[in-house]
Amino acid sequence: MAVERTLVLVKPDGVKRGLIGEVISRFERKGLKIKALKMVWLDKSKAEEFYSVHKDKPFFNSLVEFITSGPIVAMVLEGDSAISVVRLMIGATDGRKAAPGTIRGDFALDIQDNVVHASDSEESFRREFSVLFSEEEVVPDY
Ligand code: 3AN
Repeated sequence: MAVERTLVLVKPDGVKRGLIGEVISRFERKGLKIKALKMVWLDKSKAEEFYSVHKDKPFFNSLVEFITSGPIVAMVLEGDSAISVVRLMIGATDGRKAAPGTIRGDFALDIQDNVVHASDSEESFRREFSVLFSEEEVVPDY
């Protein structure tokens, strides 16, 4: 068993549509443990830092505008193989192609406005965590 941590966001579209509870509930029911949780409204510089791996992509400016368009809910989830399990649960990037039963498959119809974000690797998790959280915000084991 490899216990991992991953970072999940409910993006502004998900927050505005009232899907915070739905998203968190799915992860809770799966058995993942919430280790940190908060609502934040990213400013432009934090958003650019968060999405820095995409800075050369044609959709970068639009993505930064979208992620700063309203509050988001950020959380750290922990569990066995959490990174790959959560990626499976959120589905493909394009909501039109995401499998039914996944979060994007059930709630998204767009490639940008796709309700959730989740780390795609341990390295991504470390980088994303450092943009959004400090170690003191992570609760001890429970
Ligand atoms: P994922 O979130 O599935 O890991 P990435 O990392 O390729 O997808 O892209 C990060 C975010 O950028 C996506 N969640 C989505 O909001 C946005 N995005 C990705 N591809 C496109 C695209 N072709 N056009 C517009 N936005 C995109």
